[in-house]
Amino acid sequence: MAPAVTIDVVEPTTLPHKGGVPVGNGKLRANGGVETADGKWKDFTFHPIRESQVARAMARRYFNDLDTYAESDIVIVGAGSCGLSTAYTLAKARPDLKIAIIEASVSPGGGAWLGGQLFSAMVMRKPADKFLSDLGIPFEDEGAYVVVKHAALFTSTLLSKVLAFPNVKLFNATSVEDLITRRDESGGIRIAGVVTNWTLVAMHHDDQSCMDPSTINAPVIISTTGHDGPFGAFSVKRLVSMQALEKLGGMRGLDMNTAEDAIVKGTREIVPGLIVGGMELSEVDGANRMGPTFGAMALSGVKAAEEALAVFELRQKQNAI
Ligand code: AHZ
Repeated sequence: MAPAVTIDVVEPTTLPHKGGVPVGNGKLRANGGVETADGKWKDFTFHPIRESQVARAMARRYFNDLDTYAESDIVIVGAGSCGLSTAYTLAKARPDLKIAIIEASVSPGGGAWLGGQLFSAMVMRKPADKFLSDLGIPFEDEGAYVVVKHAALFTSTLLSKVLAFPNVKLFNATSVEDLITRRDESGGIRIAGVVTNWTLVAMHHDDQSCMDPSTINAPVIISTTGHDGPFGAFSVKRLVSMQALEKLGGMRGLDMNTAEDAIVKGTREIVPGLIVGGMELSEVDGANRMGPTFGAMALSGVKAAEEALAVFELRQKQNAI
């Protein structure tokens, strides 16, 4: 097996400068061996590899993850600002729990790569600044609200921290196509997992013959699939079609003050085993939209994590995992 690669980089300030720009001689070494700077680029070479090593390195880990997370403790559906905030809060609080995130898109982050109207800055109303401080994300303090200079700084920082937790697995390019249900003693429905498929497969159910899905069991599912759209509000729409929820309230027009409080306060277990947060909740409760202010997404994530832990502990006590 190839040795683990360690790269030592000498801070640019210690490098010789030519006209203010650091030049060569940077002692950038891989495995303490090949010197890559100091004008030796023509002799540079990577360690050798056979293509099958790359294929196996990916496949072994992915299939091991599918095996490990087929029984998860918590599944988060959707890796937008709410889902990622949920994952960060949960994984930090409970490193002992197996947390799977299912994201339909190839690129996680949902609508949080830009502010409103494709502008860069991201606005969060206080007290969501505390979440930013916890993540170490810099912001300008404008009094009642704070501004992160680029939404992508928030999303990339949050995403990198979530992915670094050893107890979190992100399955992106994977859609939740259905929910696993169980009848509980009262005759009602409990959500006991998710039904998954590659998104590219899920998009072709109309023009290919049956391509059955796979599954993940978990006692707690947190759905944060955003407001209605081609993929949005997935779980709550499915609850209606399976008659576990009578009807949706339908997201209302934009009112930042009303909307953000309502989403955070309303984040809860909608049917046993299924917690809904973020803008998906606006479709259940008929809450207003808030547009380009993201504090409610972060704090709905924090509340969803708290709710999820309470439900998980209850299920453990009931031995209904
Ligand atoms: O790809 C979706 C996105 O990344 C993903 N998703 C949706 N359906 C899915 C499914 N399986 C797996 N069936 C699915 N993944 O869920 C993510 C939702 O992210 P989002 O950013 O759309 O939602 P959010 O609730 O985290 O943040 C909403 C942001 C908005 S919208 C809005 C407004 O219009 O007022 N305001 C804010 C702050």
